[in-house]
Amino acid sequence: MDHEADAYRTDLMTITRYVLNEQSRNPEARGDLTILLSHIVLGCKFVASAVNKAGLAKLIGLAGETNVQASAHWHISAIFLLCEIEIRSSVEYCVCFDPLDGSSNIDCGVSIGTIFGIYMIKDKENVTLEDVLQPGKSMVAAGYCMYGSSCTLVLSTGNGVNGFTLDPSLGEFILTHPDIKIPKKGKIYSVNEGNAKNWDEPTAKFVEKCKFPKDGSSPKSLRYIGSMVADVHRTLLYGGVFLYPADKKSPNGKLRYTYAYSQHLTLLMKLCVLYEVFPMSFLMEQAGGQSFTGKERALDLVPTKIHERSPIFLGSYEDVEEIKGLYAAQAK
Ligand code: FDP
Repeated sequence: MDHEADAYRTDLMTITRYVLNEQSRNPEARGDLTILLSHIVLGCKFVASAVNKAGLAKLIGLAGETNVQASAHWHISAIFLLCEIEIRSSVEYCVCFDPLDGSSNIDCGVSIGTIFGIYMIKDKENVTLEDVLQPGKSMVAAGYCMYGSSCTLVLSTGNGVNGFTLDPSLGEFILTHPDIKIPKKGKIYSVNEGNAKNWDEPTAKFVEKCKFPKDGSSPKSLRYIGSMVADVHRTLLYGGVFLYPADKKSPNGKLRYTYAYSQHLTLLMKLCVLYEVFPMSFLMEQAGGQSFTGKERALDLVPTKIHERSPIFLGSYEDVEEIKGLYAAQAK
């Protein structure tokens, strides 16, 4: 690679340019989604800059709270809220996000992230909770931003998945991972094995097959960071499967597909502060993979209340197909 020539490239595909291009493909678009996405991008830049400058521990300290995780969530929400204020009067969309996913990893410097999903509001004069209690398949866009050794924003507006890396010298997200496609089958499984004694039979059988395949193939490697954005990012790029299954302790798994809903935020717009399963499932499908709950396609779930959780198996098409087969066999 010619690094010098690269440093002076001017034909860069910034995320703004990409989103504007996408907008121009839809003649009816009025630009609201473009504006909304640019505010989300700005929010991610704020967080990335805070992480780089002060470290999140300091960031949390600013909020002056004792509950580290709650404080971090709230503080990051506030950053996003600041970014959203300008567009509250033309709201056509609602954004549901987990502002700081993987927050138990903050103190040890592991990658953490922001996850977001975007829905259209039915009646912008009368925004209700129903606007976010829609199935995942109704989302118009979803993405995440990972704050790690580099800052990467992965986005889908329903037309494939693209990854952008923040260039700190330009202050811009640049397209570095165009048209991400997850490998059809992967060599990695990702799960918290500490919960194994409480797993159901299909999950236990799948993990057993990963370790001791009977078809002559090599065992899969285990990789588990415990930070969903980082685990899903690796799964998207390298293939394999990420699972947070149901177990006897948590029959609905751990990860949420609806959200903690803050009263304070309703004054401005419907912003939701916890959000994991739907955006990641949307991205997986857009990249050619699958996302399954143990019973159904994850994006078909219809939330009925806030804080709803679901078991989740997402990743390479064939690996998830295998899991679906194990659940189907158990149901017979
Ligand atoms: P965290 O609790 O650190 O915020 O649902 C949140 C989450 O992290 C995910 O990011 C992560 O995949 C999962 O929990 C890890 O849960 P376990 O510690 O139970 O494995």
